[in-house]
Amino acid sequence: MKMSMGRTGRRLLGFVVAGLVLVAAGAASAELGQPAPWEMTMQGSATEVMDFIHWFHNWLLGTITVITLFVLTLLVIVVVKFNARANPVPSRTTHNTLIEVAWTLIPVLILVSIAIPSFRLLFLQLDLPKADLTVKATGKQWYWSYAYPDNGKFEFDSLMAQDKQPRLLAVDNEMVVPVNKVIRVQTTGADVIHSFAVPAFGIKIDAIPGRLNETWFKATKTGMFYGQCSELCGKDHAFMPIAVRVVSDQEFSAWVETAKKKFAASPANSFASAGAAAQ
Ligand SMILES: [Cu+2]
Repeated sequence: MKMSMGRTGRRLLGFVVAGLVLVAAGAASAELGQPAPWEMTMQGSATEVMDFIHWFHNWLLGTITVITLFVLTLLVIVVVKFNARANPVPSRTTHNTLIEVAWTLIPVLILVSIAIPSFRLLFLQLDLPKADLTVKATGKQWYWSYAYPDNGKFEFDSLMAQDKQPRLLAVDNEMVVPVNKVIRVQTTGADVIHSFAVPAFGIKIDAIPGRLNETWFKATKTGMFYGQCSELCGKDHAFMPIAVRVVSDQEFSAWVETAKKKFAASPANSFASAGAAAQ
């Protein structure tokens, strides 16, 4: 019996180790800005806001782990030491000032330690710094249009590309922004409510018809960053990805020049259905 228990234990340990190795391998192969196989945590961060979200997530996870283990320990002590057999004559003690003060004060302090960073994060997200560049993202059934009012007012459509990788995330025309610049993203919906979300930037904001919402991000790394529409918006909700290419200032200026010409010839909605084009 003892032998077989040992074998089962070893097998279980083997599974756990194999799982951890797979997760570690997945995390190591994870490319910034997109999901990875066996990813356990959130996507890697490319903005100050997302750094804060990572930190806050880990802080909450640590706090809740300690609280859960503490409560579990108390429960085990009660079950083992104070059951009817082990403790047939229960104590009639009531009131203990020190413990009562402690179990009031400590939870209050825990809540304060959660509330302070929580509000700091909220203000960081919602208090828009002065923007270097504005991009307006319009959610449509089922693609995004991006307008650049600061750079010649061109607008273009961004549709999922069937033949490009990563699958379901790549698009024909990416949203392009310069690195280390505050980008103000204004969102609206042309038909129904969509939601503009890019995990690596820590942004998610509804795109509502008849209303202009705004958020911001400042990407600290260049590269491709992917997101998806995050509000159920109809049959192709899963097929209207968001692809943001973060480039250097020079590359951005060069892109603006080519984009002005390219999208003058094929402006937004030039392919779209009558319904979307009517607005
Ligand atoms: Cu949508």
